[in-house]
Amino acid sequence: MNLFILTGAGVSAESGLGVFRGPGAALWKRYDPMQLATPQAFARDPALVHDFYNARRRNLIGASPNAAHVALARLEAGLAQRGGAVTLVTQNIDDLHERAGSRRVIHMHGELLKARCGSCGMVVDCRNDLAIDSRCGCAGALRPHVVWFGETPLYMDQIYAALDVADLFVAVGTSGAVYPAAGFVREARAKGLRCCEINLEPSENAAEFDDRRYGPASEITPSWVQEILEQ
Ligand code: BJW
Ligand code: ZN
Repeated sequence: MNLFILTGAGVSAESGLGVFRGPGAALWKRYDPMQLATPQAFARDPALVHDFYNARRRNLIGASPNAAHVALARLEAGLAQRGGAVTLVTQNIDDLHERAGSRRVIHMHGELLKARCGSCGMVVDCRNDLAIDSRCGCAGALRPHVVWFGETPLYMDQIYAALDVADLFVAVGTSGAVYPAAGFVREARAKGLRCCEINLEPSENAAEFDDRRYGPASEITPSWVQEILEQ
């Protein structure tokens, strides 16, 4: 079985990382993520955008994976033993899937623990705060290695290739509000895949899913994984 998993902020919510929409979205009291996650905001006020990502990076370094991340890693290992495969596409910029043991993770919206040079495009590891005078070797300014609104998500060819060979699509903890990720379920359905949604509440495209399971990801995901591994 080839499984395509799409995760969003809800899978990391119980690890103490904020969500953008839905219950718990007020976590970033000092910031409005929807106003800051744009290249225009970074051009206008880079120090404010750096503050936002610096706070999130510090929070991430102190956070741990929860039972949902662990279950998805267990699923990858379990399916591999049976000759199957999991492609885990995450919209999240945290590294909690990797820390839980997932090996094939595609970060379509970038990674918080990396920085990118605005001039030469080089990507470097980044565990410390960035500031407006943080520079690359080429003297270009460093920015968070994340995908903002209006920018092209990463690894799209790989993602569509994985959708082409998938047998089952599951979305965990995503509101279905941000494209192109929100459109993957429709493409999966068009290919005849069975689609499952795990979320705290129905997402914006809940009607596209055949199987819908609502509640905290840390509770629903492990029991769903158990079912898949028993099939
Ligand atoms: C729980 C839970 C628990 C809580 N257990 N669940 C009109 C129509 C269509 C598209 C557009 C349009 N106008 C503009 C666009 C394009 C735009 C877009 O989609 N805008 C929308 C607002 C309409 N998209 C883009 O610009 C993208 N680029 C693009 O389209 O380029 C063109 C292109 C396409 C295809 C190929 C090539 C080129 C780029 C989007 C970049 C998004 N960036 C951000 C910031 C990243 C950095 C950062 O983290 O700061 O990505 S925005 C933000 O939203 C972040 C997230 O990854 C993304 C999605 O959010 P997610 O993960 O779904 O989280 P939430 O918070 O929305 O939902 C959490 C869910 O969990 C909720 O439902 C809760 O209920 C639930 N939950 N606790 C289970 N314990
Ligand atoms: Zn550079």
